[in-house]
Amino acid sequence: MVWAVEDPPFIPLKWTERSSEDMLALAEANYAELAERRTTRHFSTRDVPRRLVELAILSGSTAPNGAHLQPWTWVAIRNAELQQKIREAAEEEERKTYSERMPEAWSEVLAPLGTDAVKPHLTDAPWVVVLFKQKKRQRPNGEWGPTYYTTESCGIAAGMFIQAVHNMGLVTLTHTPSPMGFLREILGRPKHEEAMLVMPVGYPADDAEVPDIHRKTLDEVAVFHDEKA
Ligand code: IYR
Repeated sequence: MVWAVEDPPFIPLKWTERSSEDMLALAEANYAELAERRTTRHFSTRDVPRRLVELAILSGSTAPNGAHLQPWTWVAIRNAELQQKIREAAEEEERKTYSERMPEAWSEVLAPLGTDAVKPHLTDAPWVVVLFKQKKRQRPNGEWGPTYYTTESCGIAAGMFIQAVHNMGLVTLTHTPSPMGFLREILGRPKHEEAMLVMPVGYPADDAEVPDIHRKTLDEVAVFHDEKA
C-alpha cells in the first residue's frame, strides 16, 4: 500500500509584514535577551508551576523537523525519588567518565567550565526534563521505519526549549551524562527512544555563579559573501 498523498492539503501561510524599524528593533531585542542567557549549574529548590514547563515543551516542539515526524519525547520529572535515582545513576557514569574515560584533549577544554562528576542540579532543580530522540516510528501499516534527521530535529527543539525557558525568566542546563542508557531504563521508555539531553529547569540559586567565559565575535563565527546589493 502506498501512503504518499498525491495532492496534499495546503493552507495560506499566516504572516504579517513588519516595518524595517520594527524588524531591527525586534531583532536587536531578541539578541539582547539571548545574549543574557547563561548556563548555570546552581539551582534553587524553589518550585516552578507545571504549566511553565508544559509551555517550554510546547515551544520546543514547534521546531522544524525531519519529514514532520516530530521525533521527540520530553519526559518532565518533578519527583524527588526519581530525581535521586537519576542523580545516582548519572554520577556513577560521570565518575567513570571524569576519572577514566576522559582523554586530556577533553578535560583541558572542560577545565574552565568547572564541571565534575557531582550533579546536585538533578535533585535541586524542581524539574528535570529528559529529551529522548525517537530513532524509529511506526508506519500506518504497522511496520517500523526510520525517522530522519533525528538528531538535528531534536537539537533544534532543545534550542527552542532553552530559549523558552530563558524567556520566561528561568534557567536550564544541558547536561549530557555519558553513556545515558540508564535513563531509558529508569524512565521506562521504549527501545527506539534514546536519551539525548537532561535539562534541569528552575530558578537559579541565590548564590548561583557562572564561569567567566566569553562568546566568539561575529567575525569569528560567520563568513558573509555579501556582494549582491
Ligand atoms: N557529560 C559530562 C561532561 C561534560 C562534557 C561537556 I562537552 C560539557 O560541555 C560539560 C560537561 C557532564 O555533564 O559533566
